[in-house]
Amino acid sequence: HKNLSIFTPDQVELAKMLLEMEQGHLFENWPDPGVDDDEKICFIDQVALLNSSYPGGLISYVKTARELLADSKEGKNPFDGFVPSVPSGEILTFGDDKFMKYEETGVKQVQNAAFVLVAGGLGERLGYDGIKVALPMETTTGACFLQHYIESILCLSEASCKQTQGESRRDVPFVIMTSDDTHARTIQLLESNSYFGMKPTQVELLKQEKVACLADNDARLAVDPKNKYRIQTKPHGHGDVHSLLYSSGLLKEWKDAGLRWVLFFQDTNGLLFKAIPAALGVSASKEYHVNSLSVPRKAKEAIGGITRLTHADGREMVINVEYNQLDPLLRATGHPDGDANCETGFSPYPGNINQLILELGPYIDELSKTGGAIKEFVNPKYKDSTKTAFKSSTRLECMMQDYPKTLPPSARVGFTVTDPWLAYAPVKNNPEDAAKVPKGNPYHSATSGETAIYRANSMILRKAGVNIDDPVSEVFNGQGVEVWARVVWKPKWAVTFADVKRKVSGNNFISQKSTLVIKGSNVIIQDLSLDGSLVINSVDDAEVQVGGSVKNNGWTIESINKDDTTLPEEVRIRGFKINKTEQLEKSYSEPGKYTLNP
Ligand code: UGB
Repeated sequence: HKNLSIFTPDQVELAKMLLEMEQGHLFENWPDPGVDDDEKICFIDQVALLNSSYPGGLISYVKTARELLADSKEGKNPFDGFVPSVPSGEILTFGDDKFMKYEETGVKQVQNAAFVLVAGGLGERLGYDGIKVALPMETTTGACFLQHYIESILCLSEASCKQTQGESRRDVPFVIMTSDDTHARTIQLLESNSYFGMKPTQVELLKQEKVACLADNDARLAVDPKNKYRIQTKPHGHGDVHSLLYSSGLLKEWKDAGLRWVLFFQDTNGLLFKAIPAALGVSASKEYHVNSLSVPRKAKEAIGGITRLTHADGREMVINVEYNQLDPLLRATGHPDGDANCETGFSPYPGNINQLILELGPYIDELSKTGGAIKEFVNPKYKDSTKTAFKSSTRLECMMQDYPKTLPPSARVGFTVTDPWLAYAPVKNNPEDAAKVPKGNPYHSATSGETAIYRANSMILRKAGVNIDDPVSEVFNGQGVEVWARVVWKPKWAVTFADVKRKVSGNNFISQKSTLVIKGSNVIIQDLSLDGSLVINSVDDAEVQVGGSVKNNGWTIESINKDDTTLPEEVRIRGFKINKTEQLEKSYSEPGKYTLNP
């Protein structure tokens, strides 16, 4: 081809590789050298990027694509020969003795952990314009998800250090996987907020690249409809996090530094950190190579089900079966009702929330073999039943929870189930879709994500002995929810239930209309009767005892119209706003001992 003359020798090799893979159509209709040369160089640069960012390069990508597309055309079932059954895992009940023991064990391990947030998704289902980690987790304080995650990691690390008497004090690493869709805005959020108190050197961003789209069953790479000198690309999925961690060299760095655990989590789950210490305790106590934190799952809920798969040839694994595959798999294996609730009111298959705890040593050993490549899948939308043409281009995808699929049978893969209210309240669905969720199933919306935080905090205080009014039922954005007292605390007040129990004593009462915001670390709630709003700010060296009777008009929740474009999008997706009518707000900015007893 004449155009090879404009390329460097390395670029020529890449072009030849494409031709050998029968991708000659990519060069079709290219004018002679001298015309559009800059664009042609951009094309080959893109090929170089696609090649280097995929384990095994484009050759491997196209080869796997051909195999998976052939399987898909044949209608081959990925679970062929596997029989599903309900696995057994560690079941945690918040606050009981076993929970407290695991929590204590887990906190000690935090100093040996690295945290990894996958935040490359734009959240098409939510239909929100910004990045999801910048969304307020709740609107009482307005703290965003990323702030809450970072403060939780910092406080857990501090607690860990205290418990282990500083044996291994270190800045716990925090990695965020971004994509072109989220990278710049994530950096901006961090920089404009001084990394929410974390050292910038503690935070590492790894950007995932998109993968090439496939135009047909022969895995011909799709030309971008907008530019004939570009290959069309789409996201490859959250499974990329494994190859990125491996190729970045971070895993080795962590191992050399003596770390033992890698914790993965997702972009919008405000409850997660309430269960992390106990789940880490389970990992350490049971020496799990893989521990997947899960919650009771409602049938048809859009979260995968943790399932034991047993093959006639003896293979067996405990793995997530994605929500769209669980029902057909059950129906095909003698369960005519498919994905259905059992007598507990939940599906017998625990729900995957993509909170994985991997033991670093075995993780590195495995990735040294695979390079971090995760079993992929393809989901082409065919034009008709002949399955010869696609409605639009497709691509290979992978999911981070599929990591155990390549593990040997000797690997210790387990899971931990928590109470349904404790660990999972994602913000994924837009108001219209959330309102259509089957009755009794979680909405996974901004409305349910926020109200679940008030519920969990109220339930936790109840378990600590506080008398809290029952919730009232309300409907926001077409979703019926329970509204509990708006109780919110910063991670520096409590990151474990043990912290909460230490800081609450005597006879306390909180009415349903109340708001309690605790922003100081050393605040003791003792004999408080709250019917209104109370906000406490204090520096770490101020010890504040809060009691007595606080009564005022408080902060009310007002229903709003989601289509009212005069309101910010963050408010509209919730269907309510908080009117801060009256509060008692106290700030203690100097060290010392104080008593608040109105
Ligand atoms: N994400 C990325 O970082 N990169 C990508 O390319 C894609 C996503 P979704 P999904 O816990 O509720 C998962 O879209 O994939 C990040 C599990 O597969 O929110 O539909 C993205 O930013 C499912 O089993 O979820 O479903 C976000 O943080 C169940 O566990 C995360 O990956 C479900 O999550 C998840 O992306 C759940």
